[in-house]
Amino acid sequence: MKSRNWLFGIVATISVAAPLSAAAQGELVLYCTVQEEWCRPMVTGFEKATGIKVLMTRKSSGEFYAQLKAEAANPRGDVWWGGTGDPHLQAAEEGLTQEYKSPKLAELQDWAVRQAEASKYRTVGVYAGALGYSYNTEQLKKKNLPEPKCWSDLIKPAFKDEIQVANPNSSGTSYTMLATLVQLMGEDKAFDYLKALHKNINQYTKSGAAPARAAATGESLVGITFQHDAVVQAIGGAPVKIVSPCEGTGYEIGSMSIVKGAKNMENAKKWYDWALSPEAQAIGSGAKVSYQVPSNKSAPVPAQAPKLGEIKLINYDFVKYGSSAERSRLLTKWDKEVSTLPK
Ligand code: S7P
Repeated sequence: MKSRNWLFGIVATISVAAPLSAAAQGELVLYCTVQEEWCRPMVTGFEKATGIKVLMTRKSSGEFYAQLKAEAANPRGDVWWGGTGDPHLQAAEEGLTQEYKSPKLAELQDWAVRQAEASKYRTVGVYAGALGYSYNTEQLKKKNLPEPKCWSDLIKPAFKDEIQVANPNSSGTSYTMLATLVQLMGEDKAFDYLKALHKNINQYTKSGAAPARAAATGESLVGITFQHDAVVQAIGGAPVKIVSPCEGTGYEIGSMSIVKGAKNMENAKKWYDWALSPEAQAIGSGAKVSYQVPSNKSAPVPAQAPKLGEIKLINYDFVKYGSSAERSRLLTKWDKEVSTLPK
């Protein structure tokens, strides 16, 4: 008996004293949808905290939704972290993601918990941010154009080829714009608007945040993105002004889901709980790469984050616009009626 206790003592001492080696803790395959500059410090933070080795890939929201669907029979990813909530909700409805009730749920803002409830706990909110656009103030002056303030300004002929936005099929940001306009204007008027906007678009990018960078460098006069993506550019010194459209605007609940059938399920849950902690949610703003509003009530809200309470936000219907039928229908309609139009 004595010798067994002695043995347990040794084992306990080794496991406490030994560093958390990746080999011992295993791996996690992370699908990351925020900007690469934020994905990287998150990976480092988690590896340091747990000793689990993270294999990370970055893609846009619509791309990872499609990948989860394609890989459903043989899942390769463990956790899908970040990206707009609509495709996470669609993945949940289609059974591509795993139910999980994190002990951290009690620490979250109501909007983050509602996202979990709406998906039967197959996704959860990790941050929130409002849609808008930014323009290059130097270019605007040079081109002698009036300051845009509303959605309606962006379809004026003066802005021909001056606007960049992502393709809503690949980008959650751009799908948020599509769903926002439908909710603001009604579907017929929103599609008339999108057809008029098409004439002024210089490029549909794959990634949602790319137009903010294009507006910052002057490659495009205007970039439609989440406002926090334009804040990153403004803080970096770019001559951009951020606009909350006068008619009102939509917002995202950036989300996180565990992949159904994840090979590293226990590690996926560890990431999930960790990513909902105040420490993990402070990493992006600490590294000056993210200015969303975090979902953990105790996480610091970055001072530069657009103030959601001061923005005219629509009552975005996440359940409807994150449903499989509605998201697929609107994207097919945009493909048929907008993207194929001549300029
Ligand atoms: O940069 C952060 C962010 O805007 O990126 C996510 C976005 O969905 C990823 O880009 P796509 O539009 O290309 O899918 C947002 O959730 C997040 O706030």
